[in-house]
Formats: sequence, C-alpha cells, structure tokens
Amino acid sequence: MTRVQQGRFITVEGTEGVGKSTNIDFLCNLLKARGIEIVLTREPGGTPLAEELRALLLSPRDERVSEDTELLLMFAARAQHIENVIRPALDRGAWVISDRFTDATFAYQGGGRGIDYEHISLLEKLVQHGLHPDLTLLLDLDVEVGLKRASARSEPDRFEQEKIDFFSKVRDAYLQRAKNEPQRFAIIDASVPLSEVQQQIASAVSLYLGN
Ligand code: Z5A
Repeated sequence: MTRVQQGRFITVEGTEGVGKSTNIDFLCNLLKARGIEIVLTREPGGTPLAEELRALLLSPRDERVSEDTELLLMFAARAQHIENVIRPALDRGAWVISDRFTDATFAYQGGGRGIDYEHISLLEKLVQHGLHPDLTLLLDLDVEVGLKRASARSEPDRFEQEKIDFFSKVRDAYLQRAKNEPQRFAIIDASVPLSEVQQQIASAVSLYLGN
C-alpha cells in the first residue's frame, strides 16, 4: 500500500501593513500551478471557534487585557486550529498556508508585550506536539511605512491601536527569529513595488522546492 506523503506547512509573517494578505493569493496560485493542493488559513482563527477567539482578541475594549490572557487565548485558538484544520490537511498530503502562526506569538506577545520567550516555548510544546512550519516567509518593512499603508483601511483593531515603539519591538523580534533559523525563514523585502515583492516570493519558493 502506498503511504500518503505528508503535506508541507508554510507560514507568512510580518508587522502591520507589510502586505501579507496582498501576497498570499499570489503564493497560493504559484503552488497550485505546480499541482499542489492548498489549504489557506489564518491565525488567530481558521475554525469557527478559533474565529470567535480572534474576534475576542482583536476587538478594542475598555477593560485592560492582561498579557497572559492574550497569550493563552492565542494558544487556545491555535490548539483548535491545529487539531481541526492543520493536522488533518497535512496528514492527507495537502499543503497548508497560514497567514501568521507561532512566530507571531514570539514577535507580538514576546517582543511586543515583553512575555518571557521560555514561557511561550512551553506553550508551543504543549499545544503543537512538534508541529513547526517548514518554510516561513517574513515580509519585512519599516514599521512607519507599514502603518501608513495599513491606516488607509478600516477602524484600527486592538493591536493596530498600539504605538510605533511596540511594532518596532515586534519587527526586531521577527528579524531575530529569522537570524536564529535561517534555513526556515526567507526574508522578503516588502518595501519595493508589489511585482518585485512577488518575484522575491517566487524565488524563495523555487529555492525551497529545489528548482
Ligand atoms: N497576533 C498576535 O499578536 N499573536 C499571534 O500569535 C497571532 C496574531 C497569530 C491580527 O493579525 C493581529 O493578531 C495582528 C497580530 C496579532 N495584529 N496586528 N497588527 P492579521 O494578520 O489579521 O492583521 P494584520 O497584521 O493587520 O494583517 P493584514 O490586515 O492582513 O495586513 P497585511 O496583510 O500585512 O497588509 P495588506 O492588507 O496586504 O496590505 C496593506 C496595504 O498595503 C494594502 O492597501 C496594499 O494594497 C498595500 N500594499 C501591499 N503591498 C504593497 C507594496 N509592495 N507596495 C505598496 N503598497 C502595498
């Protein structure tokens, strides 16, 4: 009996307004053109319950949200997402593309909010049971430029209300993770015109696929 080959797990990360949403469709089409089955998803979210947790996490509120509450809700959503969407898709051989995953927790809750990375690693182990992205595209952009791009959109959510200093720490944390794991990360310069961003994404995918 032939065994189904395990799918691959690709994540797309970056600070505010770097163009993740704009480029994810391009990435999906690139892989579909190679005959790969794609499951596109996002974090926080990706299942009905996890999307409810997303709404709780993103909506601005008068009550101060404790850093630990935010961290635990992120991982609660992630546990649901992994069990109901990511694992089943990978097990049947599909490739999963997620708009954000645990690197965002290290960057936002770790770098941005100042939570100890070791505490995040503990939850990562508990919830992910060894699951890690195979490839992470980190769209990197000056935070002020990103915030300007993003400000053209709808009302700011709870994260978007943060100050520039917060996003600078998030960016630094992402770049540090990319430096620590160069074999998994591809850093994409998101400051250039869209067509050039997409050329970089196509090259990173070709390199990953070995052709
Ligand atoms: N979060 C967290 O704290 N911890 C976690 O563990 C996880 C998440 C998983 C929601 O994420 C929040 O959750 C997020 C972090 C937190 N908060 N923040 N900030 P999200 O991913 O849903 O939210 P987002 O960061 O705001 O992503 P977004 O709305 O999808 O933005 P984007 O994808 O980066 O940008 P975009 O909409 O594709 O592009 C922005 C604008 O720039 C748009 O008008 C484009 O047309 C334009 N654009 C794009 N590329 C270019 C180029 N190359 N040149 C010029 N203009 C461009």
